[in-house]
Amino acid sequence: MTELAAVKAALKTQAVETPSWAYGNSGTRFKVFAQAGVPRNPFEKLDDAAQVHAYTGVAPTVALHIPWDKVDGSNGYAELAKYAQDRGVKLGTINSNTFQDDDYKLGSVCHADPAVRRKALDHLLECVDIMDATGSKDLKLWFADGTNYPGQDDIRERQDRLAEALAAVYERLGDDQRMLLEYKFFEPAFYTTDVPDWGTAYAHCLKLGSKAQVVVDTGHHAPGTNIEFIVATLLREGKLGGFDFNSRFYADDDLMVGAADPFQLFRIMYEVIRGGGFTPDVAFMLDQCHNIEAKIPAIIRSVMNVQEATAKALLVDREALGAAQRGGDVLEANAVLMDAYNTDVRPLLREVREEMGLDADPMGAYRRSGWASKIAEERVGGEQAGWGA
Ligand code: AOS
Ligand code: ZN
Ligand code: ZN
Repeated sequence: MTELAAVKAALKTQAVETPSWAYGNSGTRFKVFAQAGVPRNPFEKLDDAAQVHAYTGVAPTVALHIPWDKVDGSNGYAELAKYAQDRGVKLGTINSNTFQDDDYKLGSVCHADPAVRRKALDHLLECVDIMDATGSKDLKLWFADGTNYPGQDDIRERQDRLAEALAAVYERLGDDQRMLLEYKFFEPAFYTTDVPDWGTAYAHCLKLGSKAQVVVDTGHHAPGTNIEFIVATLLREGKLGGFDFNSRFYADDDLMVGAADPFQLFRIMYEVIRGGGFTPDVAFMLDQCHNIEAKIPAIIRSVMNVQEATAKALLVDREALGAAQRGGDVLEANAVLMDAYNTDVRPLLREVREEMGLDADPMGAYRRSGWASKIAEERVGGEQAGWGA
């Protein structure tokens, strides 16, 4: 295989998971701007996700969020999985929610009250039951737990409570299931957060075992954080479970991945490839909210942005880079990396799509499909995704 053929082959195997909540209405705490045609239920979210996959060819799974995507009936999730399959997609990661209940004001699994902790744990265990029904491999855990004021609660005890809950969930996982622990440095808590950084997530996952992995949400770091270093470290330790991709300018902005800093995305993808992380064991998920832009095309654009960063990272001349690094040639090493970054990979990706039997231009193809006006006409009364509600 020529080198270019190998790059193309790799790009065809890429899988970017899209989040069900990105298809629904969302907003900031100031206002949710409703859009015409947004899905009214999880089934319609899958219809939209199927559009993204149909035009990109690399978005085969959809992350669900419980309870936002809760379905009724003993067979409900099996039916949802079948519905997805009939539309050419599959159900992916299950995201838990222990942050939208009055009981969780002072925390969920880290709460001082054992009854609240029990309620949160029961929800997490229910999520694993749902994974059994949907065939999902991963449970993604993000905890809004933390404190706002010094002295508000005991930092160490909260870690003990967290460890206890994580251990109970870990015990419940099946052999092929994993838990992905997400960290975020602040928000909604402002003084302490119980899983604030990769080190805390890593320490818990290490203690739990191989089915516990860390997930890196690109928007969850302080400005200036070298995310690719974290990625390299977690991969080295065999603890990188996946990504929540999005862009940030200020905090957890949840804007389109690759919009704020495509160079950072390239650097992250380079470390993924360099570290052997371009495998199904590292989940590439989007975690975004499209508050002011049209949702489906924004998700298509996001998937394309991930593809472009991946293509550039795959094009890095690793031999030349290694030689320059070993020779201490600082400028040449940097030039090799920048050459790949500065390559216009759009023609290559157009070829990849044509070889996959797709339209070379996913955005145009979606626009021409008429789907946007069809759903605007048919779907009346969309539901909120949950954010900013
Ligand atoms: C919250 O800030 C996190 O990014 C979560 O990953 C996610 O947005 C939420 O859990 C939606 O399911
Ligand atoms: Zn996230
Ligand atoms: Zn987030």
